[in-house]
Amino acid sequence: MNNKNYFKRWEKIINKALNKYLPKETEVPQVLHQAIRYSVFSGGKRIRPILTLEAASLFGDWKKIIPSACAIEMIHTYSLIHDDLPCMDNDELRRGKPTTWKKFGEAVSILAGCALLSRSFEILTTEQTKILKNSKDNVIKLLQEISEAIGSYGLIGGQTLDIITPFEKMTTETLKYIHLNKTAKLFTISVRAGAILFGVKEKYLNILTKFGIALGEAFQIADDIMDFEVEEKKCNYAKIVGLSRAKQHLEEKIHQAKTQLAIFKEKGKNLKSIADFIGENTKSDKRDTTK
Ligand code: GRG
Repeated sequence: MNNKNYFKRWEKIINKALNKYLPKETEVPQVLHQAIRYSVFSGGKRIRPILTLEAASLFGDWKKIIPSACAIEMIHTYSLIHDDLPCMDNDELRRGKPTTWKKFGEAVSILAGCALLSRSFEILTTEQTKILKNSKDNVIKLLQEISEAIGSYGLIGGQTLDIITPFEKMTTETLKYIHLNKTAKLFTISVRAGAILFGVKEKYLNILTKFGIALGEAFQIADDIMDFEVEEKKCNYAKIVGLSRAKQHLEEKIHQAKTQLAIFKEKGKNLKSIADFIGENTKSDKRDTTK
């Protein structure tokens, strides 16, 4: 796979759809819409919507799943905006640019994150049902799974333990919980979304779940390895289990993820390449898509 062209192609498709589904900067309240667009179009890799569309293409026409892919990217962006806030990670830079709160202030950033979350559900219920008119039950199933994956049993649960656990109390078990909930559950619903909407058999949904969890955990381990290499002091997986074991676990997770795809034979090759890509190079601002 030529990474640069591959990611660029998907980026174009996803950005065009996001542009259509997000309010214009000129619409009232302008500052809120500017903050939303600033955050959504600031150079994210679009890994989650790409996974959604690639996994959907195993079962049907990926074009029909674009609203859900965009909704998932909106949720991801909301989580990053809030994660960067002074009361959370207190980050001033993301993807090499000022974070949303640095540029628009804390209040507008909180509101932009909340608005993106609401918009994601609006897109799922309006735009996705317009395309899949006879699949309302499947859309409801997807809404239920997304809600669970990003709530207190998922993204927010993982973020809570990440924020409140002091360095000296952090254990491998707690970190695994954080990785599963903060990162892997959104990955998992990203790869399951198309299959849910197309109403495929439970057997395939289970395979996608195993793939999504292993890939999401690998993604977070790789992210932690990169963080560790940049700043050794920060508590993360590599710090807790040691760098070489973290690298070994990363390799194992990528292998585990790719093994799940065997059943899809040749059709699974792009998902396999994405898994390899995550295993080799992860961090957004350092990610090299020129290979
Ligand atoms: C509700 C107040 C409130 C806060 C929620 C849920 C949450 C805060 C934060 C989410 C936790 C989080 C940021 C998880 C990190 C997962 C991760 C490694 C993100 C980076 O993903 P990439 O590299 O990002 O795909 P790009 O930049 O490519 O979009």
